[in-house]
Amino acid sequence: VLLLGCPLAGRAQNYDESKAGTYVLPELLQTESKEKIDNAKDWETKRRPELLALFEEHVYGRMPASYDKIGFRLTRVDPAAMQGRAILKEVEITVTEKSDSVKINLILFVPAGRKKPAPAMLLINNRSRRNTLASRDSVSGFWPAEQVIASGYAIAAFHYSDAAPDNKDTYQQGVLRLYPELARADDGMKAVGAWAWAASRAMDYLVTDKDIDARKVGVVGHSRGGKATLWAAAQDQRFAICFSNCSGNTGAALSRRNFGESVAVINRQFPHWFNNNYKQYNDNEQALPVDQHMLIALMAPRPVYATNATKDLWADPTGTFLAIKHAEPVFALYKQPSHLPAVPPAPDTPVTRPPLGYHNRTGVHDLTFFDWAQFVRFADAYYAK
Ligand code: GTR
Repeated sequence: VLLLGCPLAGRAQNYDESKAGTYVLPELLQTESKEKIDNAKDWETKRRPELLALFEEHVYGRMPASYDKIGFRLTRVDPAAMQGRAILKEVEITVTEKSDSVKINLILFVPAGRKKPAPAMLLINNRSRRNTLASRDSVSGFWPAEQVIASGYAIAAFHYSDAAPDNKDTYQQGVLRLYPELARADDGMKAVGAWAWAASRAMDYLVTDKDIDARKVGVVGHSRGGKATLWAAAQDQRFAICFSNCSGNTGAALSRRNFGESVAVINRQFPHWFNNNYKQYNDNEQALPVDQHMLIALMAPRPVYATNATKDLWADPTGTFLAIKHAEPVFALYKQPSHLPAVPPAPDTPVTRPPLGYHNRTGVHDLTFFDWAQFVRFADAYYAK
């Protein structure tokens, strides 16, 4: 009891909306030198690069500037997968830097019998590898390949541990092995950066595949994977759409709200996710030069879909809605009016009209058939334009 009033004890987790606190978000449309931004060109040449650099320095870490070589090896092609409804490809992506290399295994199903290249969804798989087995032995909503294929989309995935094991002691045993300078630096990327980087390497392959319409590749991720999708798509503008499912703290939820997971809690539990600099914001979110609405705004004018689940208060559904809502001014610079309501929509009432999509699904922290069905509706609406 004595510890409760002690600042060193850190903040207790709050789930009471009336205690979410008051906060002032950093200005989206004003540069660090206090210049107001009121058009897309200034956003792109001044504020956008500045924000990318701030997220790099203070949150996700610097990324590798290049690699020496990338190779793609088709280890398997099955032209009659899913009872003839899909073409299956398994691709080994090898990235070489100096004398070392890392392998990322990509699995891809493309709808069969198409005349035109297919739009695609790429999942950063942060759950069991079973979800994305080529055999389709266990069908789950986490990667419902059959459902997505039936909707006319190709579906791809790689397992995040190929890029960085999700463990504070071994996370450097992937991509970071190739970049020892980044691995040592306080502003260098850690696991979330490595997962995002790997999504871009998967994209490097997808742009070479004639069955894929490379202008229509959306990146999908759940929770920690959803944090990585936002960072991947913010930087790599080849991703047409970003889907961030239940991504919560340092994902699509505002950090300054005192609700659910906090920066201190995430940094203590997962010291290997964000860069070392980010630790200085433990119980000190108001000192951050950014907040997560800015990460979403970095996608503009490309659309973003964020989700939550009603029983996943840890990931702050209201704070997620507010983050995408606060990104609206940048989409407005591109004449992309938002169709989000003024207040969070009721559970299971998806907003699937681009550029900003959102739903709060009834249920628990998960990625489900329902979530993917909304992603397809959102993508359909965007590509039909
Ligand atoms: C939790 C973590 C969340 C989220 C989640 C997940 O333990 O606190 O930020 O990333 O794991 O990835 O499922």
